[in-house]
Amino acid sequence: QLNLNDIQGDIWSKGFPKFYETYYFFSIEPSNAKIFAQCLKDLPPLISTLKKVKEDQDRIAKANAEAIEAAKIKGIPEKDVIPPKIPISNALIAFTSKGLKIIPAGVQGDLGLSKVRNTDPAFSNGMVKDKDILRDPVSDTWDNLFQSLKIHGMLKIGGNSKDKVDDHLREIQKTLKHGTAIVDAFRGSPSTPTDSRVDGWTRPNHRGKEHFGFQDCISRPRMDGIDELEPDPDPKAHAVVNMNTDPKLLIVRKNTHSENMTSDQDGGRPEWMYNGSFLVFRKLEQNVKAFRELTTKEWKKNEDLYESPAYVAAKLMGRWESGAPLAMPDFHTKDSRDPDTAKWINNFGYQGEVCPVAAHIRKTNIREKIPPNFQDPRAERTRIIRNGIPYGSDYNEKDQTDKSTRGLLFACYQGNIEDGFQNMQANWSNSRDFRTLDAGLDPIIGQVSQKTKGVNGEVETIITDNKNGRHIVELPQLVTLKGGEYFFVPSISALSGVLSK
Ligand code: N7H
Repeated sequence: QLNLNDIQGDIWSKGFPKFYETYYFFSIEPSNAKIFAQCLKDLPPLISTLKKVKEDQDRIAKANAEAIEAAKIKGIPEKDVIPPKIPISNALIAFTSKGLKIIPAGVQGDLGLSKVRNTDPAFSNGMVKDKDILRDPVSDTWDNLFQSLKIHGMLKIGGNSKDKVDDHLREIQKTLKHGTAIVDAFRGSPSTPTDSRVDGWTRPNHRGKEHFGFQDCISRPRMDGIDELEPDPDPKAHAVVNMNTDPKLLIVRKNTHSENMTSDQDGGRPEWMYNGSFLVFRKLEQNVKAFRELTTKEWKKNEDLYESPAYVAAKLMGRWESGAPLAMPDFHTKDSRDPDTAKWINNFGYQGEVCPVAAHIRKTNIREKIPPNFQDPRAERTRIIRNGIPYGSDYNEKDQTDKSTRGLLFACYQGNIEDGFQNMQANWSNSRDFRTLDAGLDPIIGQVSQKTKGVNGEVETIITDNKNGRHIVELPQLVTLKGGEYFFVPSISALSGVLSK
């Protein structure tokens, strides 16, 4: 049974309700680490539990349903109803392994960090040290904040407006004695005081859609005890992966798996980590112009095969912009951009290559029987909950002088980084030979080694068609990593207990 009062509230399929979100990165002043630990005792009322966030989500769903009902009476169609903005904000706190080492409980050994070093090497080393495994271009493209190696903790605050989020952040900063116990993790020059803060917001005129234009946040693992569970996979839909997921894969529990399990049965992790989760943050810049040019170019090359640039885009993603899965027979060929009902379909699997093996969603979730030649002992455990948000203004095709940037603040939770994000990014998305030889890179997030970049055949993906075979697509840089970090999100009881000792 999930303890909804002890788990932080963003760690489930719906997460924080939000139009606006900030990620604030801080350092703990080593000389004031004791003061910081004492401040943590007063923090829980400002941090949201799963119970509180679920109540907020339920309240919003009820208000939305009422607004739709009222509109119906006036003859206003559902799609024109503006969701009511209820003044809500929620906060989460997370620590890097560096941060945990500085606080008294870490220094005194109460956190058992030497054990954690064995069970969770990626978290213990930090994301920069994972650059060879992930093929991350750290020094070339990363923002100074993430290269600075000064991040000890992060606050993730989501709400219905920027004002509400700002107020909540100020209140937490006051409680954590900003300026004394914590300071901004990175400060460039005095003229850029927000270097330690990264903000995102839902696109005002395209709510729910990320910058390439796709409906996002459809497919998410559901947990018993908080989520409405999905029906069993439909055998006709060839789905073998059930999206109802054992919470142990997402939240650290007694038997959460760790590859480096020590003698005890509980994955070797110290007990204070139970009800916590590992959070991976990545700031991913999206080149919308390059994406549009690529889909148009490929469509022009094969106009007889691909009916529109939108169809090429669907081949790269595995879903149409509307969210309709390309793999489902109803959506194979006709442009399924807008059918309302298509959006939330998740009970499907893959057969053949109508949806290319390299498509982003097929690379990141194997929904079919794993072929015998594809050996991956982690495959069944590679599950994450994604709760990110877009950042930046919309791309404006008409303004060629505009130098502004945009992308996704990617955040995901899992019970083990090696099984979750790391396996997905390093061994699935980055691999040319994923599942079948020469399947090609994941066109959205696949990364090549800096050494082989530009060498023929490296930066390619393959789009396929059951009738007409394989087409090689040379990929421009569609997504650029601007930085990121690994965090641990402790339980509420750990915050006011061992961490504040
Ligand atoms: Fe991806 N996108 O918005 O275009 N992703 N993603 N992702 N992603 C998904 O099913 C996108 C990234 C996963 O169960 C959809 O919710 C973009 C990383 C997983 O079928 C869309 C970026 C990782 C799924 C996008 C990005 C993942 C998924 C379809 C970067 C992990 C569910 C909507 C800029 C390493 C797969 C949906 C399933 C779906 C987009 C990043 C993982 C539209 C633009 C870094 C597990």
